Amino acid sequence: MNRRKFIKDASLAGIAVTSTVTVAACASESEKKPEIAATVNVDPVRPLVIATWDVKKSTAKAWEVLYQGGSSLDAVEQGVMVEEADPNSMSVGKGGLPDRDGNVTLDACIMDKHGNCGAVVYLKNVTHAISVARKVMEDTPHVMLAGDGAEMFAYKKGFQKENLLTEKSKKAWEEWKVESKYKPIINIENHDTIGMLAIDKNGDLAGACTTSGLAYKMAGRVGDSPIIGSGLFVDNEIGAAVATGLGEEVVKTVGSFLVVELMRQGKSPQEACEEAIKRIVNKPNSNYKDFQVGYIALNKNGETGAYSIHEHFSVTKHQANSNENIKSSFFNKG
Ligand code: SD4
Repeated sequence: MNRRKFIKDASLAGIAVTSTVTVAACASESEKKPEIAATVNVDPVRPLVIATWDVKKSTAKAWEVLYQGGSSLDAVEQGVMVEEADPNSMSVGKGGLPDRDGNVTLDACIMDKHGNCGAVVYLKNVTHAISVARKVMEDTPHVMLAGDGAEMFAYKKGFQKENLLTEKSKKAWEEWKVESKYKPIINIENHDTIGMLAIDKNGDLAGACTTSGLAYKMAGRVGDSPIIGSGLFVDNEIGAAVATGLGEEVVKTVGSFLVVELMRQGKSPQEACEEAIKRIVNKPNSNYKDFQVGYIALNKNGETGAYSIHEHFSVTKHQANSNENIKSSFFNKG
């Protein structure tokens, strides 16, 4: 079942996912409960992996790595690679929707337990942007490579050149071109960037974020996803956060760094995600009704949080014996 359909079906059926760790509440539940009560694990939990949206295959892959004693860094890389390789996932890696000129351009970043990070922006013709980002982190003195430089670097490191524009994405782009609305219209179900955070058996944190960015964006546009502190931030002392949604809004509030800093000040991951969303919606003249942003967060104890502006955001969480997609609580109750 595709993830959008799952989210819709789940919400229509009023499925509330509960476990010892309740991450989120649907609208009717959240009316009954205080928002921040939504989300806390009682005992330190590890290993554990969470990711944006319904990506159970990706979290299962990451879990496999963690369960075998692998590092959180390997887990998040290998986890998000599952989505990057899936040609049916139209917002990540191969099969991602192109910019308005028909070019698929990828943005990704990765961050490890030492605070090291690597990123690629506007990368073309290479499926596994996350692995190129990791090579930038590990094999260069730099943090970020862009465009042709990133692509040439990838080939030097042995990545294959591939056509990322699938027939399905090409058709969708050709249909879009009929009206070619210049301004990206943000639909609340149009965000499927995968952001993944993990804590391994040693209690070390890492995170990854990878995307083809907004469909039909202007040529050259880069969003929040590869920007350390905006799309992703990891502080191994405190916790980690990752964003999805309209990147421009995340960048303006340095969202993921904000979530981690709020956790440093003592907020739970859930409280921190809620506060970061409120920074966006409470801006004077915010037009938040027109776009979606969602955050997920994980702290050093394995406590998690998820919050978005609108309904239909979700988080997938894999811990011992369970790999489940859980609806996020949200701000705009309409
Ligand atoms: C971006 N944050 O490029 C990304 C969009 C997104 O699935 O989440 N897309 O702004």
